[in-house]
Order: sequence, then structure tokens, then C-alpha cells
Amino acid sequence: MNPIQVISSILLLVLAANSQVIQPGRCPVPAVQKKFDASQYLGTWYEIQKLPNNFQLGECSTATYSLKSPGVVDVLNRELLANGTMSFIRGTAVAKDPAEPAKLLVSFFETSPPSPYWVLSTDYTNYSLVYSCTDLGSLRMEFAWILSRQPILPEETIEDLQSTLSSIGVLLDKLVSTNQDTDYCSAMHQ
Ligand SMILES: *[C@@H]1O[C@H](CO)[C@@H](O)[C@H](O)[C@H]1NC(C)=O
Ligand SMILES: CC(=O)N[C@H]1CO[C@H](CO)[C@@H](O)[C@@H]1O
Repeated sequence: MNPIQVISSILLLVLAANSQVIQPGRCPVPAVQKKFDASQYLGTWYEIQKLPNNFQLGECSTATYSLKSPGVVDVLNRELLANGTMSFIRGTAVAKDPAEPAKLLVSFFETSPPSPYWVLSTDYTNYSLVYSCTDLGSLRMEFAWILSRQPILPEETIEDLQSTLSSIGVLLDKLVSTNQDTDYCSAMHQ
């Protein structure tokens, strides 16, 4: 192995141990939602499926977007942890280039760099497909979320969104479903 391969392998092990999805190869540049209108996107979304990450470990997860100031969206992510604690984190999202409004950057901590939040596809009233990818040398770290305006989403809609993910190289067997059961999530769904 050459030094780059050694470093890549070590990185792969460290990050994989953290349950993030890391793959060889650089980030794809997928098509995003045309004429994305952030104002129609505001409000609450329920997480239906996601690629696992180490910052969202709970269930019943929701994301609520509201306008903070012109061009700046306030992000409130909430979840129910296994020990019954409701947890939330606040951040902000901005589109860096007004010509590409569906390519947002989200920051949760002033000290860490913002992450991409690309809306690949949304109809604003039913579903949204969000993709985030960061190059790590010759590897890439991927996040994805299938979101719904309701705690459930029709299976055929899920399959359509999954096929979009598959077409850009996301490994569908890595996707995990979020528990949005009405009883289990009653404290979160009100
Ligand atoms: C629940 O788990 C979280 C995360 O591990 C922890 O920060 C919190 O203190 C726990 N709360 C209780 C009541 O055990
Ligand atoms: C296909 C589908 O479920 N469409 C729904 C999208 O959301 C609107 C508004 O809530 C519904 O009227 C549609 O039936």
C-alpha cells in the first residue's frame, strides 16, 4: 500500500467505527431541486429514513425550518433519545450562491465548518430528499435523509427517492428507518 492508501484505510476504520457512511471515490454532483423555493420548504419535516450518522442517535426525529432573517433559515432538529430524553440542536442554513438555492450550507456550531445540505427533490407538501457529501481525500463521507410532512410516507414515494439516491451511488442497504410510531413518539408529535 502507498502512504495515501494507508491513510485512507486508517481514516476508513476510524470513521466506520463512528457509524458514518464512508465510501471510496469523490462526491458526486447530483442534480438538485429546480427553482427551489425556501419559503415553501419552511415548517416541520419528519425523518423517515437516513444514512446513519453519529450526531442523530434518537428516534421520532423532526426538523423544523423557519425564516431567521432574509436568506437565513433557522434549523431546529429534535429527537427522542433511548433513555426518554428529548434532545434538540439549533443551527442555521444559508444558500451561498443565490443562483443555486437548493444547495444550502448548515452550521450547528460556530467552531465547526458548515455541512452541505442539498435538496435533491421536494414537492414541499409531501416529501423531501436531502443529500450531503464531503470529500475526504480519496474517500467521501455521505449523509442522506428522506423527510416527510407526515410521520409516514407512502412506500412508493420512499422507493422513488431511494432510486434517486441509488443513481448517485448511495448504498441503499445502509439506509435506516426512523421510528415515528404514534404512541412511541407521542411526546414529540404534538
Ligand atoms: C439520556 O442520554 C443522554 C445521551 O446519552 C444524556 O446526555 C442524558 O443525560 C441522559 N438523560 C437521562 C435522564 O438519563
Ligand atoms: C402523492 C401525495 O401523497 N400527495 C399529497 C401531497 O400533499 C398534499 C397536501 O397535503 C396532498 O393533498 C396530496 O394528496
